[in-house]
Amino acid sequence: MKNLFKSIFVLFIVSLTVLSCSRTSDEPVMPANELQDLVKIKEISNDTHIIELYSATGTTVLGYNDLKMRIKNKATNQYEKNASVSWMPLMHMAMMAHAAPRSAVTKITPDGTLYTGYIVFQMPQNASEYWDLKIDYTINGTAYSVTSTVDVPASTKTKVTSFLGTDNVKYVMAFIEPKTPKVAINDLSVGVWKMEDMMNFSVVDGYTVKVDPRMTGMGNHTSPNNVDAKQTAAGQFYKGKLSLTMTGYWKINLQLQKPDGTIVKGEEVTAANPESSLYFDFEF
Ligand SMILES: [Cu+2]
Repeated sequence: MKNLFKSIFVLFIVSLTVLSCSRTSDEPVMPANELQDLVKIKEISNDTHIIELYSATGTTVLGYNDLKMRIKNKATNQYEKNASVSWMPLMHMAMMAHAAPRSAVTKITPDGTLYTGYIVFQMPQNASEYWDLKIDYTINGTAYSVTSTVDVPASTKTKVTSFLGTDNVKYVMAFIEPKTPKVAINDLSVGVWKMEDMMNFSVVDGYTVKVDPRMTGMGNHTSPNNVDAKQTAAGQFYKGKLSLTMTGYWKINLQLQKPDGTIVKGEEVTAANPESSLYFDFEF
């Protein structure tokens, strides 16, 4: 009996030791599940790699797209963790081609396999005009590239707008958050870019996005406690508060204001003027 207890005790100690030694401190800590909440949009192949493109919905949309990707080596079946990645979205139109506002592509975690960035498709495709995405990447000094078409269907709601400001600057504005609006005071996030030329867009810094949400189907009533969107740091999105008091169709009337107070686009909503020429809209 004493021996049995002794054996159990020894087993207990051994198992503790095995458990505590199963992870050494210099072992990479893998993210629990990198692909949680992501759906694959498509796979894009070249001779050496398969690029897996992901988003939260498994689609690309007109407007702001938060995209993720990983790069699978066809020879080893392993995901490349040390690639330098850049991308170029290009819309092929009848008379010309142009790009879109986009971020750099960065690694989410050093030991993980996912790369991330955003692209703002500011125009929908049609029967003869389409978007493609060129992804260039370098691994250990060798350059690779893939290109694939991306689907950007038209939308009945306005989540992105491009316009010429009164200052003669071409702007693109995109609605980023709330992704799922609620009857609440929602966190509002809006992106504002300046079109430098057909291929280059830069984040506009230091402006104010004035917001006035209205229910056009209910006497154009507004809501209390909205907060105009501003940046907390240069290069960032504009953050404010969007108060939605009921479900239904909302038009978010906007005015884009320069640091000196000049409104470059949009009008105040008044009894005589029910809507701004600058707006986003959605129904929830
Ligand atoms: Cu276009």
